[in-house]
Amino acid sequence: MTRLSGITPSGHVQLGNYLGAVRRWAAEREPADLFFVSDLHAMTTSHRPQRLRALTREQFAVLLAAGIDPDSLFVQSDLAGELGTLNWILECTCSYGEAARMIQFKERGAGQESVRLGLLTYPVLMAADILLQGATQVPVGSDQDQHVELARTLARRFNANYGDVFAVPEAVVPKTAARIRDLADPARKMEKSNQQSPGVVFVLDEPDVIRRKFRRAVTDGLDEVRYDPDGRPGVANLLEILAACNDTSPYAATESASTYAELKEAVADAVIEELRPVRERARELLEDAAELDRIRAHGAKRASERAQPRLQAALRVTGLR
Ligand code: AQP
Repeated sequence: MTRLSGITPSGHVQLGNYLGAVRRWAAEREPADLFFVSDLHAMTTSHRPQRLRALTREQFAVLLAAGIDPDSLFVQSDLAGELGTLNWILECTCSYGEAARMIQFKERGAGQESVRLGLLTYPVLMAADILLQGATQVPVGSDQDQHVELARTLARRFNANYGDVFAVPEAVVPKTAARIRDLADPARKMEKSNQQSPGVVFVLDEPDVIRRKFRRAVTDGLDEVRYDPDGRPGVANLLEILAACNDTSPYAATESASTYAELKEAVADAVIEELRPVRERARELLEDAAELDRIRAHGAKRASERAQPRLQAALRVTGLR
């Protein structure tokens, strides 16, 4: 069993990415699990090259700092050659209708004056990510189910048309983790690309910045610390974050404070302590460019070694070698 999980450098890693995904990846990983920073996927909408390069580096450092094994971590574009080749082969295995049917393409493309072709074809690149590494399980949220289904379809079709080259992957539901909401707008989820919001806590934020963001968190006028996700989402979000940091339940977390002011301080303390070692280690790595480059090159080499046999087989059976 090989599970493949990725994070897209569309912004700085935020608390939701960390508590909902990265921390679990590190804690629950099996030896064959693979992780990658999907910088190619960050190009489907307008992007700035310098920023993309810096964010990719930063996310890579944060994943390492969080405890992901360097052997199992790579940057997607470090395999651009292999992926680009397989992407083309898979585009020639996929119909236009199948790509255009993707709900995420319709949603993200809606209302845009000019839609990048990559937004249409990125699920095929995602299939290439999965198939090239031989991943058999892809832990994804419901918004990505359809993309993994496409990867399954393409693997099966390719194998039936040309010969058995690819493992057929399946989507698996990640173990439930708290869905962290934006502190300034608890109606929406915390998102790394929403960097204008004062309610997005970033993993590399300094402690005083984190505390300020929690002090300003939107709650309600009741000042009664009770867990009611539907009726009082702001307070519930704070309790869920506190519970995630302390490995307890949001109901148990209500014991930590009797006023909202106390609750905000308690959550800020817990988050600052939770993120401290990750921030410190990530900063060290980011300051040591040579070491970070070395680890990245190592991960790329391992990923390429895993990819080559499948890629060569795909080239051979399709008549390209
Ligand atoms: N708010 C969240 N709470 C819990 N988990 C979250 N994840 C994202 N936001 C939250 C999980 O983080 C992992 C990596 O995310 P991604 O880079 O694949 O893209 P995303 O889910 O679209 O993350 P963002 O932060 O919301 O990015 P943008 O702003 O670019 O859309 C995933 O496992 C995701 O579930």
